[in-house]
Amino acid sequence: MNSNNMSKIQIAKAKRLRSTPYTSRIEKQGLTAYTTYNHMLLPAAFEVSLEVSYYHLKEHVQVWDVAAERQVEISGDDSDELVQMMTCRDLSKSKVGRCYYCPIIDDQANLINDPVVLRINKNKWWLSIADSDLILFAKGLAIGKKFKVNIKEPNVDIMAVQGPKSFALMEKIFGKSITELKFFDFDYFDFRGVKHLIARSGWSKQGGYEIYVENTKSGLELYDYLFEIGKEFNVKPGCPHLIERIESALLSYGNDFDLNDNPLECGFDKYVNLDSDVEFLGKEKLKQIKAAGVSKKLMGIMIDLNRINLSRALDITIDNKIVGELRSAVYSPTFNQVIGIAMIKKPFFEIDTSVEIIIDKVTKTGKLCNIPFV
Ligand code: THG
Repeated sequence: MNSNNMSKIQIAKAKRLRSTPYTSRIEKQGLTAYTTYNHMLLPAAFEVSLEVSYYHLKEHVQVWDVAAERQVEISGDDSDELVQMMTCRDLSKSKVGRCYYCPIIDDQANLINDPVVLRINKNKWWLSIADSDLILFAKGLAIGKKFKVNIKEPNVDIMAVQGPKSFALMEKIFGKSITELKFFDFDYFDFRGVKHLIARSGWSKQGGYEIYVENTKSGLELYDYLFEIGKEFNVKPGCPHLIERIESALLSYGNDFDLNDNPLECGFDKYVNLDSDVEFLGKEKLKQIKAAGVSKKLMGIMIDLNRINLSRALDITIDNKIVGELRSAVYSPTFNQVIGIAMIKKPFFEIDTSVEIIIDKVTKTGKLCNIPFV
């Protein structure tokens, strides 16, 4: 952590703030901070600095405890209809063995969540959720619509293997076939007689895999083996990385967008399918928004500043008039300045627009840009 006064403050664990099967391991491996996600512990920092781990992630390989990316399992005769009802992405041609990044919206087209949706088989889906209680929304719809579905949170604890050397590391354990898995495909791979669902995916743009561990005992053996056999690839424990994810514009629900934003405002246009005949909540509303044009939009921002620690949104102004808000920000060693993600109102959401932000009572200058930054 970069803030000294936080170093002695601890998070009080409890049953409702769930640990993961990997918790005891990461705490022995130099964990220094947690955040919470889906009522679960999500590692946020290790002993090494944010910058050291940034370069490490971009050069080597890391293993992440992302068990907090919980699964909402929807199965049964009407599971197709329910999953499609919740997302503006057309899943009518979806295939078993594929992952789909799907905005989940309500009847007003506001964002409820942005899971990775896995089609497990014809009548079974996993929605690998971001930080909101999607299971309650799904259950409410299923009850109201009298759908024949079963909805639950199965015991699945994801570990991610991320970074350019993830391919060589995983090949050593699972053989050549795992390197042939295409981006956002998944399949089952054997580790010491136990099959694990592994997808080529993950919350970094450095390449890698996510292992959806259902058999905890085997998963923990695999976790330990990744570190044992990974020495030659300089494997380290890690976690979703603030600098890397902002540069790559991997958006974070609750930080960059929430229930007050719609998919078109967040740049999710390629996951919004309004021209097919599939039915989903908020479709008419989205058509109206598209026709009228959005009234605000997520943009990148470069700020003339070399340090920031954001814990709430900050107003962005032009001549003292509020034109938007800064929602995430970090110092980027690559750009040698602070970069961030901001929601900017119409008509100010044009690249190269000069803006101001008051940080610690001092006015700083910045410029709007497109995302991703890299
Ligand atoms: N992996 C899994 N579950 C998750 C996340 C994850 N649940 C919560 C959270 N992350 C959901 N958010 C995202 C955001 C972006 C991506 C995945 C999950 C992502 N996007 C690709 C990109 O931007 O390049 C595009 C994917 C596509 O085009 O289909 O990977 O990380 N299991």
